[in-house]
Amino acid sequence: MIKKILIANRGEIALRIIRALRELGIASVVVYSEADRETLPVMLADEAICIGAAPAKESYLRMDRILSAAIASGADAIHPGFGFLSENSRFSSLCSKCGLIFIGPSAEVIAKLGDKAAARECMKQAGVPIIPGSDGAVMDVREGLAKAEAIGYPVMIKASAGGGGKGMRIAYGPEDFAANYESAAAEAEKAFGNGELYLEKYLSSARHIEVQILGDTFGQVIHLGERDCSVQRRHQKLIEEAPAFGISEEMREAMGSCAVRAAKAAGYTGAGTVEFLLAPDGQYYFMEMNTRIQVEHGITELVTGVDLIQEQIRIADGRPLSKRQEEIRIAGHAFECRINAEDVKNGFRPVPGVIEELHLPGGNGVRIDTALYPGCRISPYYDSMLAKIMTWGETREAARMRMLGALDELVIEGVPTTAEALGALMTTEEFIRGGVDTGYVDRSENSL
Ligand code: MV4
Repeated sequence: MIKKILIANRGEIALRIIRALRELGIASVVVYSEADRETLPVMLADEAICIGAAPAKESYLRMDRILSAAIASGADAIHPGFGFLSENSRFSSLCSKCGLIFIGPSAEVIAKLGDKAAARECMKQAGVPIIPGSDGAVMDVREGLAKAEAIGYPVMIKASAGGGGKGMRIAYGPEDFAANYESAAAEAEKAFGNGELYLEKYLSSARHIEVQILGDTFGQVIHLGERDCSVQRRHQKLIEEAPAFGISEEMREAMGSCAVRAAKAAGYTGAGTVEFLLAPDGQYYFMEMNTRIQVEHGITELVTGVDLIQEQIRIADGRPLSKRQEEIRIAGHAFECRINAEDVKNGFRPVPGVIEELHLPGGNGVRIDTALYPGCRISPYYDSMLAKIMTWGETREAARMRMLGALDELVIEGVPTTAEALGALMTTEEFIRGGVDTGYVDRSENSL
């Protein structure tokens, strides 16, 4: 039985995990960098261990130090949160070798789904619809050009080791294929040490819909409905909602069981997310599967009542899922706004600083996940996300109005934030109507 868990993360997600552990009666250990000495996770965890200097490469990405801290503190398991080592198959495997439980899928499953070209093949075999494209990776520009011709332009050039938009280019015709191919390969090589690429038909005006799944070690897999994450800027999500507007119960069931089929095909255990592109014609296609808990998991919790972090721990502890598919109900509607320390007028440039004034909204149907406190320092070393504001309402409109109220009430001084821009994005006619596609932010940007 798991009695103590080491949290290999920082900020609001570390705090989120500490709270789940407290409810489960499991002891918490956090690791932290020198820049994070004076943060809430360090103060609120049962134990805290400094693992190095501020740069992530010297702390949150140091597998050796994190594993040593876990062994020294007597932890049974490691929760990686998101980002950092959360989708690193080598880290999952090293945990096992050290006799520690990695809270996430096995190293083999992470590796298989991390190779996006291989994941596509796996899904194709399982009968999950994939976007027409190259079968597997392409070897060079020549082969790519031939494949692109067969697929039909525009084509999307994607990195096998990518995901989340890195190493991704669109080629509109044979004349701009080679240049895009080379720059995608160079970007992928630099970011992942692997320049391998594959091709897909480019689907424009699509929506980004993702399905939350949970799989236990007894082979049971359930889905918890979908989230619409179409409101993104340069592949950074700004606003998410659950459920997706305009998706019928039949469609939800079809996408949900498709996600379950995808997870079963991969031998998935733990919490995971299957990303789909939903085309304007109503067709949906598998894009990739994320093998971690996601930033936006809270809105699924708001509409299902399931604690996804607690489920992750249950699964890692070898226990069955706490609910069967028939017991999952989607109730009401939820939004999430990611509040970042960024200068919107300056291309959303991250701005570090000190929080001089702070008022967090609250009230019925408002959830805030944050590690902010008055006087805390926002370091330039990590992600610029300060807080996630989530609101729940019986209807989409009630949840939207609640969010506008919460954004209005929010006071953060000391750094610029994205709060006002998010409010503007949620107030347009197009957004109020619902079902915006992934081009929405670009179309709106000059009015932010
Ligand atoms: C696509 C696509 C359209 N066609 N692939 C973005 C992140 C990664 N998960 C895959 N992504 C996309 N893949 C094909 N074949 C559209 C996206 C996409 C997107 C593209 C441009 C601008 C914003 C976007 C937001 C979400 C998804």
